[in-house]
Amino acid sequence: MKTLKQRFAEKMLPMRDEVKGFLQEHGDTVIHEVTLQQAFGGMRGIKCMAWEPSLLDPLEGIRFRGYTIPELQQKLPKAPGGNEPLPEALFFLLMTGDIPTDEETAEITAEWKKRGELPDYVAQVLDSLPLDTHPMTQFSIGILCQQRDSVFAAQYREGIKKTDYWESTLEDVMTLLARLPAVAAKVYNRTYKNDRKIAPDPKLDWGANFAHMMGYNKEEFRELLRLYLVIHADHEGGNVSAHTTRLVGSALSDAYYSLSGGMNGLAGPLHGLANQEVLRWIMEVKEKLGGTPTKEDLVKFLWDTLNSGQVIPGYGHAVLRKTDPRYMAQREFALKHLPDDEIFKVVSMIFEVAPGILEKHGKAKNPWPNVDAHSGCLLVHYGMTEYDFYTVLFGCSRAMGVLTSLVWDRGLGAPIERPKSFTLQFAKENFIKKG
Ligand code: NMX
Ligand code: MLT
Repeated sequence: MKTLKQRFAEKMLPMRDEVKGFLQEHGDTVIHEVTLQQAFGGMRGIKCMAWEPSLLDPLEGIRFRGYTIPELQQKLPKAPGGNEPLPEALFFLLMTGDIPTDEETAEITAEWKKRGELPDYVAQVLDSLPLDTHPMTQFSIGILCQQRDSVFAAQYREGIKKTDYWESTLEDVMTLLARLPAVAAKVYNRTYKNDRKIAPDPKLDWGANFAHMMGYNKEEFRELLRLYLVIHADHEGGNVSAHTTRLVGSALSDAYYSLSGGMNGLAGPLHGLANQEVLRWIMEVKEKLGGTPTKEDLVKFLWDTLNSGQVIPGYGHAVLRKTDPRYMAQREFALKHLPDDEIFKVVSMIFEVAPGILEKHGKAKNPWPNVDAHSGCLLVHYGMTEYDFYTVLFGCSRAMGVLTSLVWDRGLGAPIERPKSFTLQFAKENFIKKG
């Protein structure tokens, strides 16, 4: 059997030549005109970035290497007796574009097990942080402090060829991904569980072992975490965590610097932190309205939120214009495993009323729920009530997509990113037709 590295090289090396030839022939082709509104308005919709692992359609949602989430649930290898895809298998797919065999998936599981131990110095760095440090801050520091282990940075100092950068980057990426569950579990256990130590279980796959190290051993929770780690992994290249990871990496900062940067972006409430905000908001609904709200109460609460100038967390999207299929995958999971859960009922009621209210409110271009509107309710059901931690789980998953892209960028020889900026005065003088 060929290794992941060999399979990756087989795909990437011909593509390196293909991209070169493609740009020699078509490099001057205009693919987008940019308006001032876009330049001042978050660069929304400008097609200006190539990204291989996934592609987002506004109406259909995400496809990972061409596969929808239900297709992944059907085609990717699973744990024995399980129904949800293994995240390791998704990583292989993102890297190579091919659905892995059970054997190829097992190779990644084994490799990550081998590399997955938390170094003592990382535990010490985390232990030096005040306990009220946000879990995302701890997570990002836990990643960044491992930069001293970067093989890419060490080899770069020694002077390797540009065409070989991807090999040491892949080394870093494998080590970093392998260790992420241990970093996240350390953050969880020290912040909420009196710093209990749970040794990894070598019999378990990546996701199940992650659940185990956080103290969750029900098979249903393992399945949830596997699904969670798959669906959050990538959302094409323009989202904040992906774009930041790429931008930092484009300066030839190594995988540790790049991912830590991406995670700092994921920690924003308009991006990944929305998953904790959704739960905080639902708990506020339950507290203020006492238990399960009526539809009328909920409608009033939604309007109160909007009228006070806040956003409805978990709703809206910069690209999507329909319900996020990642929301639907989680809803299907809830319908199967926890149909009578009280918070799931509130989440479902919000799904019934919020889109209509947001449409009447008239601001959000997309009134439908995104991935973050659902995840917290599933986690709470299995006892993970510490919602400030939720974005760390998102980060462990997102790392697979953005680090895949980093290895591809190194393979294809991507240059440093450097768009041109301008001032308002410059725009007035240069872009506006006179007379
Ligand atoms: N509730 C209230 N207002 C909203 C919402 C919402 N859920 N979504 C958008 N708007 C407002 C937005 O604030 C903006 O108002 P203003 O003109 O006063 O600045 C207006 O509608 C137009 O925004 P859009 O163009 O529809 O959205 P944009 O592309 O700028 O932002 C989000 C996308 C996702 C940041 C935005 O929809 C939002 O803030 N949603 C709530 C937070 C959230 O769920 N984030 C998670 C996204 C997924 N993720 O994991 O990253
Ligand atoms: C994501 O998963 O990154 C979010 O849905 C945000 C986005 O795609 O812009």
